[in-house]
Amino acid sequence: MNLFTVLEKGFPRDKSSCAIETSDGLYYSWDDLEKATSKLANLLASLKLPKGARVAVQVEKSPEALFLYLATIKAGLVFLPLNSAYQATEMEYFLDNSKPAVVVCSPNCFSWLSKLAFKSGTQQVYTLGERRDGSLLERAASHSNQFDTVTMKDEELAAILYTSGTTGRSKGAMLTHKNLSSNAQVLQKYWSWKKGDVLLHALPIFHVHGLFVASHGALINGSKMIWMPKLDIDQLIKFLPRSTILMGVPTFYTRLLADSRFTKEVCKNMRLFIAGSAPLLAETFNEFIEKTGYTILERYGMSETVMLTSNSYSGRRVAGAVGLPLPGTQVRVMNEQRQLCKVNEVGAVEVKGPNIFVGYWEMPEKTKEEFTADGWFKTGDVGRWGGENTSGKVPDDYLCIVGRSKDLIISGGYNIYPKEIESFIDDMPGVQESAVIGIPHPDFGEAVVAIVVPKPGCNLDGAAIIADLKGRIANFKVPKRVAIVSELPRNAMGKVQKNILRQDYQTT
Ligand code: MCA
Ligand code: AMP
Repeated sequence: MNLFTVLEKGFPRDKSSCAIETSDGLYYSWDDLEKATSKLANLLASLKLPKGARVAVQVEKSPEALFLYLATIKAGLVFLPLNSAYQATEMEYFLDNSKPAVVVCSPNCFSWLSKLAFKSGTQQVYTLGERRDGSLLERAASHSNQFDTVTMKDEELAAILYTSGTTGRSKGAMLTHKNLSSNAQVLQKYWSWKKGDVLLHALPIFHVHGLFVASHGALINGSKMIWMPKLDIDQLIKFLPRSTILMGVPTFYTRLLADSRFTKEVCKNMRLFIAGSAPLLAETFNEFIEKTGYTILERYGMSETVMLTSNSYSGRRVAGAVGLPLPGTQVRVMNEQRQLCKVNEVGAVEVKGPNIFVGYWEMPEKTKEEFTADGWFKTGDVGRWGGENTSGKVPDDYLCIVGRSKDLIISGGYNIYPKEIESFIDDMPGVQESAVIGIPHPDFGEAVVAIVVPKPGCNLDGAAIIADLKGRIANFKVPKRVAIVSELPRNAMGKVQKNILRQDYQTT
C-alpha cells in the first residue's frame, strides 16, 4: 500500500484544524496540507515519469518541503533528500549516482546545482526557498488541488537515503513503502501517541530522524506539529509549554540543560522527550530527571532500518541502553564464532524485520556484503544484552550499544566517515597522509579532529587546511582542529593506531 494512504488514515476529520504552526507564526490546516500536497503531486505527475523515478531535493526546511516529500510519495515517485550543507563535490556524486529525473534546490544554489543536475541527465530543476519562493510552487499553483494517490505495492521504493560508507563512498539506502509505513505504525503504538499530542519539530528533514520518525509520527496520528526551521534554544523554550512531544539528538538535551530558563514549568504539558541518532550520555539522562522530573526515552535506529529498538514507554527507561527490539523487529548480537551472545557478552548487532531496507542503490555487491547468508542486516554497531553500566544493572532484554565496528564519527547526530575527510586532506598539496578521529565534545558528543603528516620539506598550516575543507565539504564534517605531526603511530602490521591518537588528542 502507498505510504501516503497509511499516513492519511490518521489525519483528523476536522480538516480545518491546525496541522502545522510555524515558529514565525503561520498556520497550515490539514486542508492546506492536503491541497498543497495534491497540487505538487499533480505537477510531478504532469511530467509523466515512470514509477521509480527519483526526485532529489536539497532545500532548507519549510512546511512546503514536507509537502513536496508527501507529494512525491503520493505520486508514486522516489524521494531522495539531501542535506542542505552538502557542497558541489558531494552533490555531484549524489546526482551522478542516483540520476534523478527531477531536482529541487534552493533558489540561491540554482546556478551551480542545475548545471550538475543537467549533466547527470536530470530533466527538470525547480527551486524552493524557505519562504514559499521559487519556481516549484509557481508551477504547481495552476494544478488541481485534488489528486488520487497512486497505488503502490508494499515492496516498491518510497525513498533513497544516502549514508556515508567506510570506504568514503556514500551508498543510497533504498526504503520501500512497507519499510516506512510499518515503522510509523509500530512507533505510533509503542510511544503511545495520543489525541491532542503536539510535536515540537526542530530537526532537519533530510534524514530519517526528522523526516520519518518525527514527521510520520505526527502525521499518522493526525497531530499538530510546531515547526522550527532549525534548533534554536530560545524558540524551543518558547514553544515547549505548548507541546507534548520533543524528538532530538543528544545535543538538543545538553543545550536545554545548559539554559537556566529550562525549568519544570516550561515542561508542564510535555508527555515525552525522545533522544536518538547518537549515544545519550548517562549524565545527560540523569541531569534531565533531576531538573525536570522527566525521563528521556532513548531509541536506536539507522538510515537503512528506520527504528530498531526503544526504551519502554510505560516500563523502564535505562541510561546507556537503547531498549527492547520494536514489535516485529528481530535483533541479535553475534560473537566472533558466529554464535548468539549471552547476556553481557559483546558482539555484532544484526537485525531483521519489515523495516529493513532492500539494498543499496545500484550496489548489489555491497548489499550482499552487508547481509548474512540467513538474511540478517549487519548494522556495524557493537552491542550487548543487559550487563552493567555506570547507572547500574541493565535488564537482560535491553540492548546497549557499546561501540562500532565501522570507523564512524557521530557529531551532533550527523554521521561522518573519517575515510572521506582523509581522502580530501590527502589530496592537498604537501600532504603525505592523514588520520581523522572523533574525540569527546561537550556539545556535539564527538568532534572531528585531523592529524596530518606533511611531505618531506613541506610546511603545512592547520588553519589553511580547515579553510580549504570549508569550501569543499559540508561544514559539519570539517575538523574542529587540525594537528600537524611528523608521523602517525602504527602497529606491527603498519595500520594507523587511531586509539593512540584518540588518547593523545582527547580535547579540542
Ligand atoms: C553544525 N555544526 C556542526 C554540527 N552542526 N559541527 C559538528 N557537528 C554537527 N552536527 C557546525 C557548523 O558547521 C558551524 O560551524 C557551527 O557548528 C554552527 O552551525 P549551526 O548550523 O548554527 O549549528 P546548529 O544549528 O547549532 O546545529 C547543531 C545541531 C544540528 C542542532 C546539533 O547539527 C542538528 O540539527 N543535528 C541533527 C542531525 C540529525 O537530524 N541527525 C539524524 C540523522 P562553523 O561556524 O565553523 O561554520 S538520522 C540517524 O542518525 C538515525 C537514523 C537515527 O537513529 O536517527
Ligand atoms: P545513520 O547512518 O545516520 O542512519 O546513523 C545510524 C547510526 O547511528 C547507527 O548505526 C548507530 O551507530 C548510531 N545511533 C543511532 N541511534 C543511536 C543511539 N541511541 N545510541 C547509539 N548510537 C546510535
